[in-house]
Amino acid sequence: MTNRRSFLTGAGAITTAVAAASVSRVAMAALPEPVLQTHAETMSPLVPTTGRPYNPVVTLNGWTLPWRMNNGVKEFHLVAEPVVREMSPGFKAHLWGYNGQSPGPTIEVVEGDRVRIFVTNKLPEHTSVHWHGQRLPNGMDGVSGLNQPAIPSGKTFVYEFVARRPGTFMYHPHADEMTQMAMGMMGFWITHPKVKHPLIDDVDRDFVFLLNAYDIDPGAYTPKIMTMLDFNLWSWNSRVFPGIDPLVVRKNDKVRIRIGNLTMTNHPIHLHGHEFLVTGTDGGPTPKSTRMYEVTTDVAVGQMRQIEFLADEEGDWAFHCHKSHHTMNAMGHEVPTMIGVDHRKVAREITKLVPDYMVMGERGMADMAEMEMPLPDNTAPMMTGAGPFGSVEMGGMFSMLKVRKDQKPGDYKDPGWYKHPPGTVAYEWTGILPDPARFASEGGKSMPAQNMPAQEIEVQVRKPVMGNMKH
Ligand SMILES: [Cu+2]
Repeated sequence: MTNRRSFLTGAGAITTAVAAASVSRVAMAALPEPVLQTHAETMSPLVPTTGRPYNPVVTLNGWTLPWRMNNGVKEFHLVAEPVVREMSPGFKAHLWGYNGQSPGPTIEVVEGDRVRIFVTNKLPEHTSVHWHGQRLPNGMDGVSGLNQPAIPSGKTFVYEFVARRPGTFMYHPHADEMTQMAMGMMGFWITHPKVKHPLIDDVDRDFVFLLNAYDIDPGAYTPKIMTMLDFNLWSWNSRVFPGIDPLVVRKNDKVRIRIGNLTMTNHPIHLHGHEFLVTGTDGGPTPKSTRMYEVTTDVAVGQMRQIEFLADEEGDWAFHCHKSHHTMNAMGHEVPTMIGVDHRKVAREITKLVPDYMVMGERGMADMAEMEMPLPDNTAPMMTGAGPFGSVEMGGMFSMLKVRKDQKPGDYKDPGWYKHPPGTVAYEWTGILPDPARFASEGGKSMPAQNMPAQEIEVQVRKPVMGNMKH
């Protein structure tokens, strides 16, 4: 885990021009050069050198799209195209995205900027881009058929509008969107305030990521696009833990995290060790009277949430979706619960026929994290984040807020595991344990159930059905 998350690469270092194979050279000559990025490392903030100044964001396992100024207009070039995204170390998904990645690059502008975005379609089908949450002319809203003709394969369309209000937004297709969003077409958009805004505070660190989900069979490379609810890869910016970078901050930094949800269910996002305020939604900054301290905020489908807090507690703090299935990836969901079932006899019978048969989950699922069961090629690891005290037993929508007093301002490098001061880690009690006091009211006997059957009924436990296991 440490090897691939310790590196932050400068914005310009590994960018190359996209070969414009299917678009005419003459047409491309007038366009801003498309910038491509294929590495999944979190890139350093892109400090603006042209246009209005602003305090840039950091996209978790992502990057910000450079632009060019053309007579006062900020010009970007998005290329919709098939991409390969490494979702966690060694697990690659064949997705659709923008400029080499899924999600596409974050677009950062300043309130009042006139923005011109060239969108080149290198997908095998038509597309469009909807600028989720923006105030703009109706014909720039990107719903194909309603606001514009769809962008055919091989063609480039131009969107142009003024970024009218500051806030946290997204972009995604509104053309065959069921397919295109299931394949990873999405990105983040930040409009920074032009002048000091009474509801927008200055912060030291400003992180962004999208919640997204895929259904990729173990051993497969391409998402199943018909899935509506039963996804098996719950990801942040198309990365699954342990492939999600930590959010690294300096002690006493004021931190903002912006989260957008383009999955088909809600995600209660939970931060350990700190209380935060929800300071913004897709509608812009929240009125101060609506803000309350929370440790979990639900990000519903199609919503953005912007949270802020003072990082004043040192340590490695878990930060995750609180739907426990969303922190356990690549699971088949039809597996019966086997806790407490003694498999020994049935396992002996089955191994006569299937020598590799393995019993799963009879003591809970924690065993899964450490087992060395061979997985099909190209399968996301399940619950295999290794922490300083053993397996973290989580995957999927999970990362850490790492707060360090000696982290340099603006330094996002992973500082490694937190070194706990002596006497501040939970430890085994080895003294004498008194017998627990029991009360007459324990065990449900204080209110006997009525109409109980005269003889006891034995609960039938279902036997495992191996054909349903999906990992
Ligand atoms: Cu979730």
